[in-house]
Amino acid sequence: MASAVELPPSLRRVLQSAERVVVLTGAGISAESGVPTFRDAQTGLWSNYRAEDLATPAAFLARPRLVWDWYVFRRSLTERASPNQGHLALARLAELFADFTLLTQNVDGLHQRAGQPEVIELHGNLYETRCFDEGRVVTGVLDDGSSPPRCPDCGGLLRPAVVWFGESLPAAALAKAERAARASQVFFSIGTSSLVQPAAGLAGLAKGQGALLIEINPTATPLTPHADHVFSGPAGQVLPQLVQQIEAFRG
Ligand code: BJW
Repeated sequence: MASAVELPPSLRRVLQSAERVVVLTGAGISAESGVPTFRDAQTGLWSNYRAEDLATPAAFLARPRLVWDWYVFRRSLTERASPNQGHLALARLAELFADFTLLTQNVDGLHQRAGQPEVIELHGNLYETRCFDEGRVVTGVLDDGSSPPRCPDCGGLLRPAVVWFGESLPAAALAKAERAARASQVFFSIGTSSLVQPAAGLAGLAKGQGALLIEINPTATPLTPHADHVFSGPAGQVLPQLVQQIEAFRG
């Protein structure tokens, strides 16, 4: 069990009157559900596989079966996982603020399964499939036995509807994220290495417009020196304690 977490008085004062709160999550929020992160040494997905071999359009075109099967494996990990105390605490936090926005880089669907009312997915979703050639989202043909399956309309390759390196983020989701970050009074960055753009830049947008910046992560990141408050611990242990204290004056 991590040591007891206390809301600092200055943060408590801001949270007492804040209306617009934004949370950005990364792979670390799902680590305690048993879903591996990307860049953590030993356990991160990239410590066993090279990103450029798997998470780019070029990699998919070169080795579609390998990439497709990797995502089948990834889905099998998240299907077995359950939302943890961190996901559940964030769903509760959403109820405490008039204007709450949850942005996630994760593709695992665990926030939704924790009951989060609205989730803005910046890097897509493991459970959707798109036609590689035409971009159209295709439903109902996820694992038809072929690897990868073919688009029922044009016969082209289907791919997971996630965002690979070099690809644009979904325009509507990114626009909403940037708007919410700019308008936020408090911005939480939770369980992300803050290395991958443009998601990593959202905290800076928020802070540039005067938001208080809070980071929750057991390890320092490039964002850490810019954060107003850092809770250095696992999200599944820090968040329930923080949310319980916020609930005491906002619930
Ligand atoms: C815990 C914990 C616990 C552990 N509790 N915490 C500007 C400058 C330089 C480069 C670029 C730039 N703009 C764009 C780029 C290129 C590129 C990029 O950012 N590269 C950098 C790596 C240098 N970005 C892109 O290509 C993006 N597209 C784009 O910008 O389009 C426009 C454009 C195109 C071309 C050129 C220029 C512009 C797309 C990025 C797509 C990222 N895709 C992936 C894969 C998704 C599909 C899949 O899941 O397979 O998204 S990569 C991977 O990284 C995944 C994640 O969402 C993303 C972020 O990772 P995250 O979540 O931060 O995980 P980790 O593992 O890095 O960190 C986990 C953290 O948790 C750690 O800090 C731990 O300490 C912590 N932790 N346990 C709390 N219990």
